[in-house]
Amino acid sequence: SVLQQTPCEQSAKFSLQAGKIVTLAGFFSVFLLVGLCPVAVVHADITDGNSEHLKREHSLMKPYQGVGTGSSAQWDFWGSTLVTSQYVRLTPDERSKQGSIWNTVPCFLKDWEMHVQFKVHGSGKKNLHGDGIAIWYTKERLQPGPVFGNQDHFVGLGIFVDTFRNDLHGMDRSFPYISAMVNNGSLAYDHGKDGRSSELGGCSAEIRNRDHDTYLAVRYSKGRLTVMIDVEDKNEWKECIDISGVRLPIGYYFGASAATGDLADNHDIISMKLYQLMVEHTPEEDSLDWTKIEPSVSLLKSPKDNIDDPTGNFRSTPLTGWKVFLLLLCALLGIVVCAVVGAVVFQKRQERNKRFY
Ligand SMILES: [Ca+2]
Repeated sequence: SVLQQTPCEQSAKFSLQAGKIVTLAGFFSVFLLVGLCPVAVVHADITDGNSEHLKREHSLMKPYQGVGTGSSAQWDFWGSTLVTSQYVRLTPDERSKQGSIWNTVPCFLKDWEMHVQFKVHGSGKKNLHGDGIAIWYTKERLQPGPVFGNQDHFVGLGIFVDTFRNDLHGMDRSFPYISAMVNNGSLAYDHGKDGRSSELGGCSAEIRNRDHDTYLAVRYSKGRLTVMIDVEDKNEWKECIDISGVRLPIGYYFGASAATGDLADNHDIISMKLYQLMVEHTPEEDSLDWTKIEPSVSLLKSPKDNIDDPTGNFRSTPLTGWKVFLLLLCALLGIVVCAVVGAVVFQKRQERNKRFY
């Protein structure tokens, strides 16, 4: 795993140093930033895949022998999907295509990790390509629709690799953008906002037209959902999303889908490898009927804080770099004001002292 210093930690350290030098404002900013840091600072460890248990019935690997329409097939596909011996192409680099591939075997593992090797490539120049790939763990399978080739109001988990920016107001993030969404069927995916109102977290990643392999890992264990990416050819996972309080049942299906619109790309899946995680559960947890769990995310703060979601089912996005920057700026301004006031008072006092002599 890669543990990097977040902007929040850096700004907190900076404030600590400033706090040593001057006044109340410094103290205040430290207090403020430290108080907010737990929201932004998240760490995760993730397996390298080797030490755990590969589940072949839920994995899609070259040369894709278990893929087809027969009754024994472990994967079947729909739409523009083309299966070769080297890759599964969900869409070609052509307009208005949709394709998907779905595991036919429901997954009854409580703790799992899915490693996806994928490739998004095409002739479109920067910002002139789309729309992206989605990885699914859902109640239903093979249901075509508008969410990267899958149905809207889905029930379960969706991880989106969104390669096209629809929301021209959301310039604080760069694309491609990877995000996660948990849905009990009540929420719609808002393409116009690139899913921002319902996302649980996300990160930007340069995944398109890369010469090397690009990977994404999704881990679900004990209510914790972690998404890691390996896209820089360094053979190491980098954290993208890490959230707790996620509830997903067993018995859902893994799948992948992709779509093109006015703009296009080749969306290829090279492999999907599912690993069982060996995790102990309490007798109470084991006595529950895990097939009956409704997909949900518990709240970390008041639902009213999330203005985009009036139902309050999902928590808002974590502290962004911009917010941290603004906080730091406010703290710095406070320090400067205090320093100036302090200097003026000091000077006045000096002058008053002089008069006595
Ligand atoms: Ca989009």
